[in-house]
Amino acid sequence: MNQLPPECHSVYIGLGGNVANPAQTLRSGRIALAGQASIQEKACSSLYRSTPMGPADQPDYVNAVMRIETTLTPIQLLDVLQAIESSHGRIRQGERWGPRTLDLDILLYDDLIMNESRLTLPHPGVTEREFVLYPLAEIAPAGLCIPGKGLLSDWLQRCPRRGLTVLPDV
Ligand code: A4P
Ligand code: MG
Repeated sequence: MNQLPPECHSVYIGLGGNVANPAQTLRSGRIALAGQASIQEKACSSLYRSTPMGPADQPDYVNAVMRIETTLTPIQLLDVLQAIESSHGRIRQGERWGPRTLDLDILLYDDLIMNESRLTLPHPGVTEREFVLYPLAEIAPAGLCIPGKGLLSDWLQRCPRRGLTVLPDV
């Protein structure tokens, strides 16, 4: 009997960082992610400069959102993202929302809703954060629904930009 091809999942990944040269680090993180055998990059937003959420005495962030297709399960994907974070000098110091070289969050994984100790889907911050909603809307299809939360366009409409700007391409 023929084997079915492995199932592919559509996933949105949030990228963020605010230490050293975050734009360069995000580009490198994107390349590392797209270079995985089990991951195919489908789209990437512009890079955005954003005001820090959380402690104010830290540099501005650079943020972006990628859409990938992958055969990995959510937890396998989280392991890959955390390995890439570590290889980009990410050290978890325990301070909530503190500075970081590279943060890779799973924003949406198909229509999955889950709440387990290591993984919450959709990411709990998706609907409130301008640095997620605007780049996500740049690459998402019209009418994208955030599982359990409603239309992306409705959340976007209610979310001020709070100084969010698109960085020029280099
Ligand atoms: N985890 C649970 N769900 C997920 C998910 N959907 N994706 C767990 C990724 N990880 C998920 O994350 C802590 C744990 O969350 C992980 O071990 C994983 O099992 P972390 O990356 O180690 O720590 P963190 O990122 O500091 O924690 P947290 O609370 O998730 O922070 P956020 O929400 O990532 O926010 N300001 C601007 N302008 N831009 C930013 O990107 N980012 C943060 C961090 C703060 N302020 C910011 C930004
Ligand atoms: Mg994170």
